[in-house]
Amino acid sequence: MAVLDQLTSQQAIDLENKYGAHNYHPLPVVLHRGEGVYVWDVEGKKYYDFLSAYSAVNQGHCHPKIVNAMTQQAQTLTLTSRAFYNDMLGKYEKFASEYFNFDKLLPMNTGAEAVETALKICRKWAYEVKGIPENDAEIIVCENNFHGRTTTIISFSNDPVARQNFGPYTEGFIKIEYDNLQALEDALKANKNVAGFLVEPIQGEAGVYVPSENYLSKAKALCEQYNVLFIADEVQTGIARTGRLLATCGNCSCSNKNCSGTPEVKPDLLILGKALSGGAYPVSAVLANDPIMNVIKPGNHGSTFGGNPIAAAVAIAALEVVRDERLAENAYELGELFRSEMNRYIERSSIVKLVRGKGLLNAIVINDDEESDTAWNICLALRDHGLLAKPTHGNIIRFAPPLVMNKEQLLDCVSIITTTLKAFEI
Ligand code: IF1
Repeated sequence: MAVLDQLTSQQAIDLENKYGAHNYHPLPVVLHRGEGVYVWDVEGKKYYDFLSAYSAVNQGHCHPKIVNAMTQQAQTLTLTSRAFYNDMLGKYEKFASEYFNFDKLLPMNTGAEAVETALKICRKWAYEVKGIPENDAEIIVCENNFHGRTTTIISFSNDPVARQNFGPYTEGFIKIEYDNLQALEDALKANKNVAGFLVEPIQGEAGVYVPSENYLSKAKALCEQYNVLFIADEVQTGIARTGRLLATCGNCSCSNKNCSGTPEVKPDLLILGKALSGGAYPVSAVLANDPIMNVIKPGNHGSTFGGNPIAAAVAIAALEVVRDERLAENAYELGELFRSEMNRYIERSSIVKLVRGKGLLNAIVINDDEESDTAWNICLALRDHGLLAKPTHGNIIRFAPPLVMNKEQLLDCVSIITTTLKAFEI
């Protein structure tokens, strides 16, 4: 078959099965085109996207402003490497640093790379500023975390599927229970060589697990008390997803009026990815203030593609869209509406136990055990009704539509979801 022939869904699936490594188990739907909150499969069937590429496409599919920035830059200059300067990187670093209120930004490409970068900065800071003896630094992480797929990151995962038979594992991590301040304080007290605390403001892969009110601000206060860096992995929660520009919204420049009065947590190291590009291009970053970022010197860290001119142009456009289209406000308002509508359904439901989340990062918990295939079957039925979502565990379905959705579309989606669920009621 010629490369440009239009494939049927089955042909596309067969090709991936035969020629691709089997490192995923996708929902059987083959997408061809996207626009805003919608995607279309190769047969032309239209769906609401309720995953947004794991929150990378917050600005909606193929946002014209982002696509335009990308194509214009692609026709001008794509890649120089960091061996030379380019005229886009500095502009982007200034724009993003001011946008998130940090002194400096270190550009990378994927979320996992940015997490690795933050871990390296944290360790170097521990040895050179805090004064921990070389090779003794420890970083506290949380149980059921998800921070990516590198050998070091999976070393502190407790998901057997993600880590088994990939050892030997990287040392220097202490695992504590998530949302448990006492466990954090105990770990800080018991270990004098703690350099940092790495945490997701909401645990995504764990099933959209929202910690207690004030957990993050109190954890930050403990980190300050013990001179330990608070490292926020906002790869999934950042860029307006949870109804604020950041889930750890410490003096960021978010215009969301609903934000006032919420605890302000300013991370020492902020990790961003995914929607930093609106899903158009792999763009990630670590932000920090000078006393921390300045431990990085020429040769310590880098990447061929990190900070390339296309990434810079795309990220500026993607962040402008978030501000201009008030996506944090919209995610906040639609999130409240979504959870209240779902709760009305759940009152009379035996198949759905609860809905939880913040902004437009939500999940429903199905009344079945983790090994069941009910959530998968519900997702297949949702697909048939024109809405795409994916289970995170056997019994949890994540709902994360693009943030450019409007109220009418959201209510349409609620109706698709509740109609579909009704067929599964016992
Ligand atoms: C996969 C989940 C989402 C992340 C946080 C870093 C990264 C991620 C908090 C790494 C990536 C993705 C990757 C994707 C599945 C996924 C995911 F289901 F595992 F939890 F989004 F919800 N920090 N999350 O969530 O970023 O290197 O991938 O750019 O298939 O692994 P990356």
